[in-house]
Amino acid sequence: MSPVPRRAPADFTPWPEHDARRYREAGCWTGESFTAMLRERVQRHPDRTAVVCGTRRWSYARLGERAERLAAGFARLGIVAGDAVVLQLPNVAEFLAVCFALFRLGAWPVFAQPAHRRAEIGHFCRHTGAKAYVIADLDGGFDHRELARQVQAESPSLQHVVVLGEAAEFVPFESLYEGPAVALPPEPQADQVAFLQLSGGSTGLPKLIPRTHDDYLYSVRASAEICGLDAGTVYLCALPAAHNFPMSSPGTLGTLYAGGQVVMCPKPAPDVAFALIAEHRVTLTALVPPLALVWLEAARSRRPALASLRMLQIGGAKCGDEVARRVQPELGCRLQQVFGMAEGLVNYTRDEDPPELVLGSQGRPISPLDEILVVDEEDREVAPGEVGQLLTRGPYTIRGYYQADEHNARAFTSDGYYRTGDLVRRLPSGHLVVEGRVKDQINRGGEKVAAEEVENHLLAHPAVFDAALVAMPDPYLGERSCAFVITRDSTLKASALGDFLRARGLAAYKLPDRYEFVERFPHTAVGKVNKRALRERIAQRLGAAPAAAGADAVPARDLPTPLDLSL
Ligand code: AMP
Ligand code: DBH
Repeated sequence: MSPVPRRAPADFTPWPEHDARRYREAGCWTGESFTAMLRERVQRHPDRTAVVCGTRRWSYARLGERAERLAAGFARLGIVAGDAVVLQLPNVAEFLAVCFALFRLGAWPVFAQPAHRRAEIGHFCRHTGAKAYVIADLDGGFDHRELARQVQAESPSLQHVVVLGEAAEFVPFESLYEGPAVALPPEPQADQVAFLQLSGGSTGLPKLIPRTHDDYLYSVRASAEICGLDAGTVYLCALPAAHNFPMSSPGTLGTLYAGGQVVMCPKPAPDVAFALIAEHRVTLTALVPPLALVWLEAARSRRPALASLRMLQIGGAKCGDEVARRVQPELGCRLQQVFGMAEGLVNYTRDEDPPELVLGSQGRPISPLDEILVVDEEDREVAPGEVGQLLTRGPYTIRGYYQADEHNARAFTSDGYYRTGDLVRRLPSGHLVVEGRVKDQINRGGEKVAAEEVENHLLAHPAVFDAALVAMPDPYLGERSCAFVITRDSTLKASALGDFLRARGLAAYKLPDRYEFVERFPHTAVGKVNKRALRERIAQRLGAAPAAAGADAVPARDLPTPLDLSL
């Protein structure tokens, strides 16, 4: 097998050859690329529906043809193998067509989320040297063209902005379909990087995750099998399509793998989603816990419309007992808990699992080749059943982030295990129960916020002397973020900090939900900011007097409606 081509030595950490051989011999890595996968499906059942989007219905043949023509269009723009293209589209059929077009060229989609703004998109463009940025004109009232103008001014590599809708001065998406014939390069090799996925991260800047065709298609194929997907599967893509969960667990790609039908859901609101479920006889969908709660509430009056739904997957953050127990009786479908990460490892509860595991665990790994260690602070395995940090290694878990040598040294053990930062307990059955985390992150209803990233933005404010972002408990989102701030200026207002962060182009879900102005931080014995003490302080304060939290405590935002939650 040819070595994975690299643009720079640090782009991609390959699996050691002896592991790669094992994964091939075990049949995990088959040498099939996503391009070959789609081509085969198109040949086998060209007329079956692949994607439904609004009133549009694309057959497999049409999806394949769209992808091929878009590949030519991107090639005419000068996109070649190894180029990065930042992809930020809402849930539309074109999202999948662009993915397959870029796969065909060996170019790398960078899976931005719809909520990302100048800070994130600019970072992705500069970090990857992206040549193109693909957007919709307007999404949820936000004009992505204005964002593109700002990003382009700050990103020297960015040559093209491709716009679905009114393109203004940019490249109209539809124009990619037309133009002189162009020779496409050879199809990608399965051991090459297919795309860059995003990590929720815990450090200053979001990390990028290089996934190969071999490793990702294995996780997709095995997920489709575990979840019993087949040609009759109708998958509602209700979470943002670029997220790893709805993309691959088994998600849109798993559905296309199985020859099923993907229904693109423009937003996860019950009125929109329930109508699509009824109209298209949806059998499977995936949600984060807070959205599941919203659906449960809405379903009280609308259950008959959900009759086709066989299974609801819940993941991205821990699904509380209360929500888990209500799914079957109130939605009339089975629950599957999914505990996954864009870095690789995905755990599912299984159909054959007893109810106590489906309700009370976050599932067990996809693969017998997934290696799981539960360790203490010294990386020693804890006693069976004890809580410890989850380390993992396997046929679809990366061995390093994209161009992040220094971070990789901390995020992986010397023998290649990924330090998930999650605290888990392993049951005798192999199922994992998520008990917390050690990474410096807030899991805001499935949307991950890296504390350090937000703290760095706060520290850029001239009146901020120091800042520490911690999680505070929230009945709806599970957690929200609270920024403890030491100011140089006692007149500084929470709203001014919120405006400041927004002006720096930070995605809305990363803006602190609350600010606590303090004179000093508690410290640990070694002199680090004691975040545990800060978490306890805010939790206690909320528990004691949630409504009136004191003069220095400023709730920064009203409760977002569930629709603000874009994962
Ligand atoms: P990321 O690395 O950004 O893809 O986020 C993955 C992280 O989300 C995991 O490491 C967990 O911290 C969290 N997560 C995902 N699914 C679950 C779940 N079902 N229960 C608890 N935490 C979860
Ligand atoms: O949270 C996640 O990143 C996640 C959750 C469920 C994920 O990546 C996945 C399944 O594949």
